[in-house]
Amino acid sequence: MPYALYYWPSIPGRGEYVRLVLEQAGAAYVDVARREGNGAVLAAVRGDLGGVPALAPPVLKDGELVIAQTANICAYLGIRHGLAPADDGGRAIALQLQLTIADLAAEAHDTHHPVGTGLYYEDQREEAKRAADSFRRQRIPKFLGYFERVLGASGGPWLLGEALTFPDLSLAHTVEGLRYAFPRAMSSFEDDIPGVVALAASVAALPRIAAYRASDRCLPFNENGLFRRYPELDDPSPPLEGVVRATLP
Ligand SMILES: N[C@@H](CCC(=O)N[C@@H](CS)C(=O)NCC(=O)O)C(=O)O
Repeated sequence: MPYALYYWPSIPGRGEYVRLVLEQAGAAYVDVARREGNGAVLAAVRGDLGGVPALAPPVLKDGELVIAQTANICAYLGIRHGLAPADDGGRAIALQLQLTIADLAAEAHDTHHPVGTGLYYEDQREEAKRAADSFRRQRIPKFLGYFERVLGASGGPWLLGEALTFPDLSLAHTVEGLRYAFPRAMSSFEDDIPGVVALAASVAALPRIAAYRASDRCLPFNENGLFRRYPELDDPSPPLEGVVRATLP
């Protein structure tokens, strides 16, 4: 039976982290709301699928099992499809990396919604500028510098060494999202994180990921999603000194 993914049908959003694991696994899945619309997502969150209710999408249904929380879904799929370490310790570390990516994604979201998720961007523009300034100058370098150190510790080319695991797919997607949302800030910073940049390129070159991205299953970034391009929130200024020094190997 194919997996059923419930996620908003018009944005990559957090659903994309799940889609990338499904695609790289070659797993059969139905992106339910792409066929049935937002109502399918609302029904999933309302608890109509059974099981333990989810607070928010993405939601994955695997037979009778219904699970939510992006990092949890990615770990579940990664373990089932050979995209996770074989041992418990390695799996805990893969989840650690995935949760760190989730933190970064949440902070990226909060640059355009620093006051309230339920408010329009237009109602929090001034606060968004301040939030984005700090995110670009301090948090992107801190997070991506951290992943550069992880790659240094593992020896690469993947976060956990020689085998591709689910957080690699998610880190690559996050780099793409940050490039979309903050192209000027990212281009001024990428020379400092060659391992992360190479990892993103390696994920893009995976045949299944390349085929997925060329397909109509893959949605482009847009201004309703997690990573949004608002030029006023981007800036060419370099990362703060010291922050980079403190986080790079
Ligand atoms: N921590 C959750 C966050 C889920 C989340 O914020 N989902 C968004 C879409 S990306 C949503 O629709 N949230 C509705 C809400 O929080 O009310 C995860 O990683 O899955």
